[in-house]
Amino acid sequence: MSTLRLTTDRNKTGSTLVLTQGDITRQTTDAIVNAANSSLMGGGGVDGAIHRAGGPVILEECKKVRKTQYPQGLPAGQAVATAAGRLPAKHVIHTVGPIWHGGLRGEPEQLISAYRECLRVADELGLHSIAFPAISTGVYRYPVERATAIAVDTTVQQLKTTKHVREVTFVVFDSHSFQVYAREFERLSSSDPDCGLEKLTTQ
Ligand code: AR6
Repeated sequence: MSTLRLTTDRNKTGSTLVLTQGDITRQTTDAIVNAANSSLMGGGGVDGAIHRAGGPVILEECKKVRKTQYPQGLPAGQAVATAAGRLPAKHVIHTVGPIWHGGLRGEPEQLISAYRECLRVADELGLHSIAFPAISTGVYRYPVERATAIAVDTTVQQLKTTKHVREVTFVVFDSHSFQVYAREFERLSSSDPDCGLEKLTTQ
């Protein structure tokens, strides 16, 4: 398995995108993103894995967030940070992606907003690095190719504005998603002379 590292804006801000395959709960980035649902009370997929690995502190903080900030639930496209409990990351940034209904019900805008808001919250916390799962592409059924283009393009755009966030890791679970993200990385590196693409490790 390989890890790809794409350096963008080499001569300016010098941000890095990383693509890796595996379990996001093992990431040692400053924050990991949870693909949650509006209730913030846990679920399956990434959400279930994060609550299981991080322990009860995460759910306790989610309950506080519901009480104080979002009594109706966290809307799709928004993001909020909690502690990370036993996870190696220091923070969990919970976001809610859109449920796919064919693409004409604001799904792309909500997915763009989810990535932007996570990066904004991380930057507000002064974090350097963050890891994203492929938001909405599991239970919420967003087509992987379309979601990946949004994930990568939105991140590259947002990294031009962040003061602290400099490294974004995309953690995919399956090899098909890896190939789709890898194609996006290759597309960026071949269309932008300021980008550099490296293959880091092969196991
Ligand atoms: N690490 C990295 N990626 C993972 C992991 C993991 N441990 N587990 C699954 N994936 P999903 P969604 C991949 O369903 O589509 C939950 O029940 C998975 O293969 O976790 O945004 C919430 O509570 C897929 O590619 O999130 C919500 O109700 C991607 O992560 C709902 O699911 C996202 O899959 C949110 O659905």
